[in-house]
Amino acid sequence: VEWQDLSTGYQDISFHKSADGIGKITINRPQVRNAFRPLTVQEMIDAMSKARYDADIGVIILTGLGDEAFCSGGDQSVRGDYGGYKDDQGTHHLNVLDLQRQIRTCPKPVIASVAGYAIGGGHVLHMMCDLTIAADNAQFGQTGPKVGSFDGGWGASYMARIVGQKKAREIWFLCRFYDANEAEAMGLVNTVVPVKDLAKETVRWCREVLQHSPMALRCLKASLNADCDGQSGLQELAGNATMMFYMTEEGQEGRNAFNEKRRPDFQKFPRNP
Ligand code: 2NE
Repeated sequence: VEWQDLSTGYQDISFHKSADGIGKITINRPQVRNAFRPLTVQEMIDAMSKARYDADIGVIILTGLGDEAFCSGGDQSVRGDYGGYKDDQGTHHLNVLDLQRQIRTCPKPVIASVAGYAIGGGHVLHMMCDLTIAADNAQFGQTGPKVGSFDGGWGASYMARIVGQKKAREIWFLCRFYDANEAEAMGLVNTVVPVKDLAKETVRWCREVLQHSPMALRCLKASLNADCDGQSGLQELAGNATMMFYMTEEGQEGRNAFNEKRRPDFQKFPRNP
């Protein structure tokens, strides 16, 4: 793949896109197993937004630099005493929760490409992605109860939807790590590939996704989300219905009538059974 480098201005991540419509966000802190600090997350949010609004991009890869880690969660060395992770100004953040929502509601499929550790908040990030391609050296787990943290949002409830209640309680209560094959058996990952093939195989999955209808993919993602996400899930799903209604003559008749200061004529539109 020929990657165009769009990383200018970023310190903690890189952002690339391919000519055929793949966006790729890479956490670039391998010296701390790709742990995230507030700046890392801020940059990921920025790149995710760029990938969403770039009409040439149809699918987004989330990954970590190197083979040792996808992401080891929040950087414990900057965890402060006042409710979050400290930036250079001393402000405390839990901005990874914003990133989770952004991955969840991005209308384009997001694929985690995991080599090495996906731990803690890094494990939740891979779970938030629509698909996960795991290398055979991958290790998955939560450490919250060990390090004085937890993610009781999607990190708990969506995990339980994926692996079931008993396994989710085991993962959180025991804080064990699970290898790629165990993760596949639990349904936590879609496939396991040799670590040397991870990048190539991830691109292969992306290219298969790219062959399909963007509208069908975005509506399916919203539908699958809506099943778990309550009213915010319905809002996302219904937004797609509005989007498609705006594309119809019937929807446009209402707009045209208003702009032309006349009564709308909806009589010509079918009342489907
Ligand atoms: C990831 C893991 C299992 C890797 O182990 P290993 O043996 O391969 O590497 P090592 O030696 O532990 O780590 C290499 C260097 O990376 C740093 C280490 O401190 C070490 O630094 P040096 O000794 O070389 O100076 N490092 C690794 N992970 C880090 C981290 N998260 N923060 C800061 N430095 C880190 C092993 O390293 C590990 O267990 N890491 C910690 C995993 C963890 O507990 N993460 C936080 C969970 S809480 C969370 O993410 C969270 C949340 O629950 C809710 C909201 C937001 C965040």
